[in-house]
Amino acid sequence: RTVQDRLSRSIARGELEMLFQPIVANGAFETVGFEALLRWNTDEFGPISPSVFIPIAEESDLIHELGEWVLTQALESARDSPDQYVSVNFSPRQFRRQNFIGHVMELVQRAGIEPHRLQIEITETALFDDVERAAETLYRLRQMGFRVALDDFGTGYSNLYNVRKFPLDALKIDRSFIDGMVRERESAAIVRSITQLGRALKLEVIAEGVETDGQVALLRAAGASHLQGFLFSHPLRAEDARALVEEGY
Ligand code: G
Ligand code: G
Ligand code: MN
Ligand code: NA
Repeated sequence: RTVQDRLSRSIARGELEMLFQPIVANGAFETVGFEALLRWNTDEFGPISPSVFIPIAEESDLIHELGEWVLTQALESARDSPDQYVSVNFSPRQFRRQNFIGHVMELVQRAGIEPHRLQIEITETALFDDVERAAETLYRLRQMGFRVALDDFGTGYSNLYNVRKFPLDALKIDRSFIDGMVRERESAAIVRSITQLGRALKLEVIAEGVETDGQVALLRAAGASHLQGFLFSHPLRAEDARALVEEGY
């Protein structure tokens, strides 16, 4: 059987799981949201990373089925964490789908979640091919009250054009820069310039992949508004993530 076949059965077989990773304010480490991260646990091959199976799902409309499952689970978990938003990754094919907003809105209304409690994470690739249409979609999403974050920021093309052209709430600095920032002046300089850009444009700046206190110190000096990474928590089951927030870090 092909991976696609197996993946299309994964929902019915109960092999998919959503994990949640806290996003904390830089300073008091208060938890403002959770990123929802998909996991596929197979009997035959063990866990398979979304960086492997999402691109396969994206080759067909299978991504829409998975995406609907992801969003439903994420919104359900948001119901139990009224003080946090849930941040969901959407692939370019989902974002460019006809009536993308209608699909999102239907699930959000069904879940009874207020739009400001959903953050939509997209990468710059999703914005490319029809810039006017992408800008219109983001404008309408934000008008409806959804949060929008640009994921993996710094790794795509024409970043500066994107932040000028597209209405956004947050930039997520790709974790490759956070990983390098203590060792390399180049990564540290890039992190500082992204945070400055974010501040000037009144955007939140979320540093991803934060693993050490040394990175936190540099990110505090740089002025990143939010932090996310293994230092605070690995991605956890919803109830474990909630318990951790109660406990503190
Ligand atoms: O959690 P992990 O680091 O293994 O994720 C690997 C990649 O898969 C990341 O780029 C992440 O954005 C992506 N990913 C994780 N969960 C989802 C999801 O629910 N939908 C989409 N489209 N991508 C996801
Ligand atoms: O592309 P995106 O930013 O959505 O990817 C998120 C991925 O990063 C998730 O798969 C998550 O498991 C992973 N991740 C989260 N925090 C850390 C961290 O501190 N270190 C590393 N190496 N990966 C992380
Ligand atoms: Mn993400
Ligand atoms: Na990222």
